[in-house]
Amino acid sequence: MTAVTERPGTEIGKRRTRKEDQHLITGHSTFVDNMVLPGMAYLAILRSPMAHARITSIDASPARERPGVIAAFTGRDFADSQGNLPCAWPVTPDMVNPGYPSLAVTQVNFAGDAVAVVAARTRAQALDALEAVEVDYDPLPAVIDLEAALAEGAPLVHPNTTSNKCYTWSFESGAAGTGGAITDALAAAEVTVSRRFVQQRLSPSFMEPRSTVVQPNGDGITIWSATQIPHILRTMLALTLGIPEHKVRAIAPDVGGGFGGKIRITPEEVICTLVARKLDRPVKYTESRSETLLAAHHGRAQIQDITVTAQRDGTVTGLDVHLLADLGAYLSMIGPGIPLLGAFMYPGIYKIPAYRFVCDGVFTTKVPTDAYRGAGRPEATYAVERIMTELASELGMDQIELRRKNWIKHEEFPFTSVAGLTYDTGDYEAATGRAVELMGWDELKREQQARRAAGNPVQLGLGVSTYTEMCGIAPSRVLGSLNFGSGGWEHASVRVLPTGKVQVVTGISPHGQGHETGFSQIVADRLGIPFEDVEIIHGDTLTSPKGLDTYGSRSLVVGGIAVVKALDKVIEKARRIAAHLLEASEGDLDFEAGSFQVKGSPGSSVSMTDIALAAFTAHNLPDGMEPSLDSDATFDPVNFSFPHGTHLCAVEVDTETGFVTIPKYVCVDDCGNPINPLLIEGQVHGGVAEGIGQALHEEVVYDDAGNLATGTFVDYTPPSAADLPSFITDLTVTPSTDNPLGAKGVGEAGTIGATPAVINAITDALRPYGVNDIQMPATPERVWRAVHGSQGGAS
Ligand code: MCN
Repeated sequence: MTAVTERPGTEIGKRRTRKEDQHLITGHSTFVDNMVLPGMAYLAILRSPMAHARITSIDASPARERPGVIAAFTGRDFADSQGNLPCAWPVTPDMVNPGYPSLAVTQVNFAGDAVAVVAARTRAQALDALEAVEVDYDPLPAVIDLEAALAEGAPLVHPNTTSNKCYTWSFESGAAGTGGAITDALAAAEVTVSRRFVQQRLSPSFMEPRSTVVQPNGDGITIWSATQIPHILRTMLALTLGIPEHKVRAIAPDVGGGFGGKIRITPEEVICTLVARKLDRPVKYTESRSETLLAAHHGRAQIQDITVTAQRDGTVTGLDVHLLADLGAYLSMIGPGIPLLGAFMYPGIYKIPAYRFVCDGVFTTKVPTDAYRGAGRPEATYAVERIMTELASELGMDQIELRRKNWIKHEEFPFTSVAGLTYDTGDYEAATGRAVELMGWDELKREQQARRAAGNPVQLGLGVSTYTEMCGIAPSRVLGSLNFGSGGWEHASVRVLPTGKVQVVTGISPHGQGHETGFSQIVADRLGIPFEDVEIIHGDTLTSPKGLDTYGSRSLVVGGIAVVKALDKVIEKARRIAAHLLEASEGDLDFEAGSFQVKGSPGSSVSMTDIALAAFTAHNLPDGMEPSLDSDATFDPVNFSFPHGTHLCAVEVDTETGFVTIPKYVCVDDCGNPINPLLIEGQVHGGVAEGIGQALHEEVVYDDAGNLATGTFVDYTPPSAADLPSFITDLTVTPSTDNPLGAKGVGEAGTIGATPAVINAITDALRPYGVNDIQMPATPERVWRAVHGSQGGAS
């Protein structure tokens, strides 16, 4: 571990403000909804008001008579052409996939399922005409509760299946017969703690609603979409609709956030494409916020049964996890695999000798689930960090002491966890030590004791959460072994222009992370050229044809490293040109601050700018050398990336009102070498806010009939700045040994660390009241009920 310092004279490590913000916040941005194309029709989508019903009749023709309406279609109009939305992660060979039409044809399976689409001259006309579409539904029973869905005789979500179970995926590890295997661990345990945790459904609250424009173009299309994945969208759209892939151009222009919520091909993108091609004119669809909540995919939605076994001295001997994962009504693009991304992370930062994980994926009549920031890893971290705190309580040990006893020590890396992942580096002692210091932990403990002794109605609670996570979502081979439908590599091209300015084309697709800034710093640092001389190009399959886009905190540790690899090729070629121009041997040249210099002759040098011109004019290049310094690279990592950190949270719980406030929040994250600490702080702040949102504020609620009860931001309530404290953040630096920048990902870290820290703090505050768990979000009502004994403790 080293302290964070800026490397003077270099770009990497500088707190640069974001270069993209100038464009984004001065009205020069192009979000999809800003686009207007000649002859464009506006679409509105009619959605099922019922959670589960057969469509007995449907007629869109009355809508066609409404003012401004150009056309109206139902699922039946596209029954033969719409295909099924693809599921790219068949997690088991026998996984049940009932099919996922973009427009329902015979049956609706969640409230919000699309049944008809109207195209009109204006958006208002399209919306008005929706009410004229006539639909008769024959209601079917809603399937809401996960356990009831699996019970014998439960109503089936899909008539073409025999059960609501989609798959069972399991994993077991540990040395059998040596006290390692989970059955031995359970039998031999001196202490066993079990809990059921519920990961409530969440909606990724991106700022820009999903929006799509499609322009037909002969036998192809151009699609602009508020998506995280233009490259994957192109391929998936081609596969779904049978359009030749080379005839699809996908563009993600400025995109206002995603948080995993824009990681899949959506029904709306397919509907826009179908209608645009049918009408042979451009169309646009932009959802309202209520439609986002009603129809965009949700995240989390799991029931976690977890048991930890230990010796009386606190040594953890085993971990047993059983999940019920709510997949919703259909299989979203990577929905079934989200729990698997957590499966490998339950052991967290600990040396646990025996581990079992079983997950049942379940169909319900709710919106399909898919990625939400952290995707599987926040859920795993929550369960293990909560159960560690409960174990500490059971043993009468300090929460941090128990973790210290079991975590992997910094000198033990590389370490292969019981889940089979090899963590390259880490220093949990350092991050925790720094967090404890910044928190003033011991002083707060004394304050807690004083309040308890005085019977203060506002109790203080202290929560801890330590985490590591697997991000990067590569290597490709490992993804293949898990049946993931894609590789995990990333691509970059570097173009050196005649004047020495540099354009980098990357396959990642930013939607708020500040990649143009971070990547420009990497280029400026490596080539020794001014930061301002670099441009980053992305998000259009025509101009950046190869790539796998942005999710899983992969952009820097996969996409950024592809840039480094391409830059190294540029430097290698530039060195050959420099040697030729300086009449020196390549080995005699030093490359520093953007110039090649003959060792020991400071006057004899040539700059990168001069070399760029020489490569362009090609007047005097080494024999046989191709003009141009441009280069390409594709990078497939050898390992996942394993950032880690320690989050500490202090809460004040008003035992009379149930109201929880957070007076102090400290997090110390370690993402290896920081490229830009300011960008990292932004990522951590946003992530922590979302993690606190899950702990205290947010929940998608369905009633028993499957109606969404949280259809606006009045009911679904992400925290605002006023709900949050000023976060105290810091970094420790334990460089990765798996990539040349020594960096690890950070885009999801805050979300992963925050949620258990908050709930551990609340249970810490309320332990004297006999409360040892609280269902998320810990609303004032839930907290009050827990304190007053009517609900809340673990059974
Ligand atoms: N970075 C750095 N040094 C490091 C690691 C990262 O300076 N050692 C910087 C990078 O240059 C980048 C940012 O931190 O600007 C995040 O990088 P990375 O960890 O590679 O994560 P990604 O860019 O791949 O972002 C994806 C991640 C995910 S999965 C979600 S969800 C998410 C998130 O990032 N959604 C976001 N952050 C978001 N931020 C915004 N504003 N909006 C979203 O929708």
